Amino acid sequence: MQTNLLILGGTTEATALARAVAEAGLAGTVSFAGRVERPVRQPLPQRVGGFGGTDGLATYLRDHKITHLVDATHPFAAQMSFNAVAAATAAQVPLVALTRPPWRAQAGDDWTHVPDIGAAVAALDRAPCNVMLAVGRMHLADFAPNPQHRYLLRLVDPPKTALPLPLTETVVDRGPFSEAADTALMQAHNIDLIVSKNSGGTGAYAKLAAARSLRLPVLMIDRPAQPERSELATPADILNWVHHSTDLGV
Ligand code: 3Y8
Ligand code: NAP
Repeated sequence: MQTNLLILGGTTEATALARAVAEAGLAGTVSFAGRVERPVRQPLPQRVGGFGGTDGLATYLRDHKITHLVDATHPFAAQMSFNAVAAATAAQVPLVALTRPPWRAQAGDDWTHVPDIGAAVAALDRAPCNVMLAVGRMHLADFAPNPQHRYLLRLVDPPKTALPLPLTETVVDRGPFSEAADTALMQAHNIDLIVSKNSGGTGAYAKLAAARSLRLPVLMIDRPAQPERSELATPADILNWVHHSTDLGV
């Protein structure tokens, strides 16, 4: 059957993979959830919106004659990844994940690891300070129990609804970010503490390098559990996987 990839996207690596797939002359589609107004332009056709759970994705795989499913979603998009494994099994479509390793603290870093967003919120139960909350928009309400802090928020789109925190400054910007700009941003807002997801990759790392240079502590939120699946590290590995499984007539 004609190779036809579905790439679950939304990361720097997914965009790089889409470019490699297009350059290899393979057919594919990049999928976004529709979280932001203007997803970055992709070098392949793209679709936006949920599939309607595992069954919806399995139906999509069959209806669109998808031959290979690549989960290149963000490490915190765990629900999508669980659905992808279940749907690929149901539709008997080979699946692989394109993943990036978590960041590791290096000399000069002052990181406190917490297991999830709830634990980060609990760790903010402390005297008022200036917090850079660089975790996006979707979980801002979780931080409402600590209104005493001044929060610097970084969002992809301007907030459409009232923010769930009383003392906020909002920066509307999307990564990838730079260490120099993030250092200047933290100095301008007298940041005392940074809250970050352990996303890995390059697009969100700048704030950690800036924190190191300014000797600021970081509350590092560890990744949620992911389902069992094969994982590869680069677009080239993915293309080899596609060619290999096509050779085997998988
Ligand atoms: C919609 C699609 C590319 C992809 C770029 C990467 C890097 C820049 C850094 C900070 C951290 C954060 C956030 C972040 C980064 C990349 C990557 C990454 C973090 C886009 C994109 C979509 C999203 C969704 C968005 C979330 C939010 C998270 C902002 C595209 C730009 C905080 C994660 O407003 C919202 O609803 C935003 C929602 C999910 C997390 C959250 O909980 O709010 N990403 N980000 C995807 C979809 O619709 O399917 O436009 O490209 C993609 C990127 N965001 O090709 O260059 O690869 O990680 N994204 C985090 O890592 O902490 C910002 O501010 O320092
Ligand atoms: P999630 O919680 O794991 O998924 C929730 C639901 O959103 C899924 O069940 C699915 O809906 C839909 N969905 C998620 N990713 C999708 C995709 N690529 N294409 C189509 N539908 C998708 O996901 P999330 O954490 O909200 O992340 C959403 C998107 O933002 C993903 O593309 C992810 O790569 C990107 N992103 C997320 C983060 C983050 O911090 N979470 C950071 C950077 C980028 P149905 O059940 O209806 O199919």
